Amino acid sequence: MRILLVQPDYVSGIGGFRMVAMPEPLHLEMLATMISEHDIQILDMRIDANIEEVLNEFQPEMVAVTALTTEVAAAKDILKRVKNFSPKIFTVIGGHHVTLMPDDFYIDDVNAIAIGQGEQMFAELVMAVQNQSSLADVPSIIWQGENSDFIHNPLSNKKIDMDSLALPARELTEKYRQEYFFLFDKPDTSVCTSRGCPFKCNFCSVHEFYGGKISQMSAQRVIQEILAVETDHITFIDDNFLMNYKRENEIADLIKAQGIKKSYSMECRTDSIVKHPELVKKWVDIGLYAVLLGLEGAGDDTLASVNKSNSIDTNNRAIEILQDNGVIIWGAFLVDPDWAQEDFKKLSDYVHQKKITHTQYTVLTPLPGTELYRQRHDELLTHDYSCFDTLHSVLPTRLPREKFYQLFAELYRQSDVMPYYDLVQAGKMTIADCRRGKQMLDAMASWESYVANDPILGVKTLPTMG
Ligand code: B12
Ligand code: SF4
Repeated sequence: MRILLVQPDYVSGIGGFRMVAMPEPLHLEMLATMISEHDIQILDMRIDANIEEVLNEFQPEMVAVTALTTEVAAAKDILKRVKNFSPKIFTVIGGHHVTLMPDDFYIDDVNAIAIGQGEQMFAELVMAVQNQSSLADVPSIIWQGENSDFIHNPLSNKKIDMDSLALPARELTEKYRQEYFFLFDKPDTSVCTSRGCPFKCNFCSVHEFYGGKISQMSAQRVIQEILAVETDHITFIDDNFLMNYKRENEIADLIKAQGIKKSYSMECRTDSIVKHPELVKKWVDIGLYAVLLGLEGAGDDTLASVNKSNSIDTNNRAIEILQDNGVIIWGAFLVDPDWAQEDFKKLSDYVHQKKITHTQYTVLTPLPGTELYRQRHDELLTHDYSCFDTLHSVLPTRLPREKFYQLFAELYRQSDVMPYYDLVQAGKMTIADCRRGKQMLDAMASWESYVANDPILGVKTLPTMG
């Protein structure tokens, strides 16, 4: 069967996240491995928007689309265009958003909604569609019956053994590879060695999606993943890469023993770093150069308010450990719509005091399916998902909204670019990277662009992305 897998474009008025990262659609590369006996193409619409041309040339019998919350409108548009092209094409939507909010896709253009990890249902669904057999036996889907009603099948309880997964089908995105990047790493390859997180931060949907369960690849299997990567740089997109000391210690030993020469960035919690500073040093020796830290705030009150189960002392210690080892910190901070002016100042002072060179400020957003969403649902100002990009406030702000965005943008404006030049001296960044970094900061520091898509103030004439 001919099957087209589609990555939607981001729908956001602000170039922000698109400027910061555009990684490969690893989820689609993984789906492709589950049905490798079929004729499969991946269309990345962030790079190639002309789906009609692909539909015409490839003539798929099935189209599978993925969507995060911010991509819902784009995904619906894709499904409509597919059905306009040919109502006979079987359409399925899956991914993070639909798993948590399936009702949003009870629409004519959808034949089936996939709930959860693709390994739990995708191969069975493709087989049923190919054999034109009933969908009633396919686990973890909601499908449109003859009367246009959506029928819920039982959820799969299949446990995913990550060591048994095939390597991502990266050959299907080869034509886009030079475009994929994470911050200053271009070209870049994403590697995912674990799924899920044991913590329960109230703004995060990871533990909701995985039902609090965690699965991890063994160290040996991670080495296979790394060896299959062609780019010099790898971004580990695990939510907390240094979660299991024994495993990550072994991975580092194996990388060293096998003489693998690459550079790495990763995301991890500060408490994992503080528990094993020696592991950071070991990873730096084999190529770790940047870490995304969910620091979230400047005080214990902020961490407690989002149920981070962590402390500012631990954050401070982790910052020291990383800085002592020369690791670039990409510090992610939440900005609460409930903040007064002094809260912005407190955060800005903290960032400067701690000399955090790469910062990511996002507005605390009740993403659908999270605890925060359940708590604050009645206060939401909009259900337009394009505003849930964490660069807008979908909740009322304590300050007047224009003032809130001015102060939010100011956090980016105050970012000090001088440390970039130090990083150039140290050979960790190029001059071109610095220029791009400055462009990113300028875009994020323009408060008018936040207003353009604001649920209350917005004029909905979105500026084009840079
Ligand atoms: C890498 C990453 C990014 C990348 C790009 C991700 C992308 N898909 O475009 C970057 C850095 C750009 C990014 C940006 C953002 N991200 Co992000 N990101 C992640 C991260 C860490 C890993 C995602 C990943 O690739 N996992 C590995 C793959 C293999 O797993 P998967 O995507 O879940 O796919 C599996 C299933 O979902 C399913 N599946 C997926 N699609 C389909 C389709 C079909 C048809 C089927 C059958 C199955 C299926 O099968 C796959 C294999 O099992 C996740 C956290 C997480 N653990 O999921 C957050 C996460 C996805 N991001 C999130 C958010 C909020 C954002 C941002 C809004 C901003 C922000 N503050 O981070 C922006 C929005 C970008 C946008 N596209 O609009 C939220 C999404 C919540 C939601 N409801 O949408 C997550 C879950 C983090 C969180 N804390 O809650 N992100
Ligand atoms: S924010 Fe990070 S630590 Fe908190 S639940 Fe999500 S993935 Fe886990």
